[in-house]
Amino acid sequence: EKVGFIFDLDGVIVDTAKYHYLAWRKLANELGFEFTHEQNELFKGVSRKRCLEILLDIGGIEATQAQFDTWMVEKNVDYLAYIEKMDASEILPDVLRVLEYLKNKNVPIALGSASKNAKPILEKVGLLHYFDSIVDGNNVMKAKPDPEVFLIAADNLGVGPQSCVVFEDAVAGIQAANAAGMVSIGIGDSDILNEAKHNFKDFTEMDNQFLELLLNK
Ligand code: B16
Ligand code: MG
Repeated sequence: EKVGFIFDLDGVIVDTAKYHYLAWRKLANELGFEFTHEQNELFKGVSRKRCLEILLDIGGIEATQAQFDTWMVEKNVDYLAYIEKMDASEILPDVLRVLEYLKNKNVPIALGSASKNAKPILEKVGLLHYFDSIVDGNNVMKAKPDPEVFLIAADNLGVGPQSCVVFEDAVAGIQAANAAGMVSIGIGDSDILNEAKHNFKDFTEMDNQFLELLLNK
């Protein structure tokens, strides 16, 4: 059967986590508390709304609905200012080689991200044309570790879930891929992503021979 590939965005294709961090830290500082890099780890793969809930928990802050909505918008405006300056130099190492390899083999490719800003980011770094389908925070009701995002992506590609390969950098993302019955590939720390079927530190460690094996699985 035909094989489909699904990429997470933040932490797999680009490192936007650093911009999310700066925008959340600015808000935290305005509200009078610190927000550390370690705490930012909890935000990876998590929806914007859930991130703000966690942030306010960290700061011990009770918000009205109106304040909550204002802060959601404020964080995103700051985040968008960082994205505005992104270009192809921010594509993570060997992502282009992998996308090119798959494209040349006519493999269907999808994005499966929690971000509502996925499309503008792919556009900014010049990768939009590689993707046959983009499923992001605008299309999904249930956040990772729920498999919804990847199941919609598989459906859009016309590929059965068992024939999909998912690249993910977040624990919740690996769990979502596993729950969808897909082949999960952890990109990052293998101790943290130990539920993944395969692990790689980054794409430079994944050769074309391995991709070929996945295509013929
Ligand atoms: P936005 P991914 C996720 O992207 C990020 O990892 C997470 O930190 C962020 O809160 C989430 O997108 C929502 O992003 O505020 O742009 O809608 O890793 O699922 O590609
Ligand atoms: Mg991610």
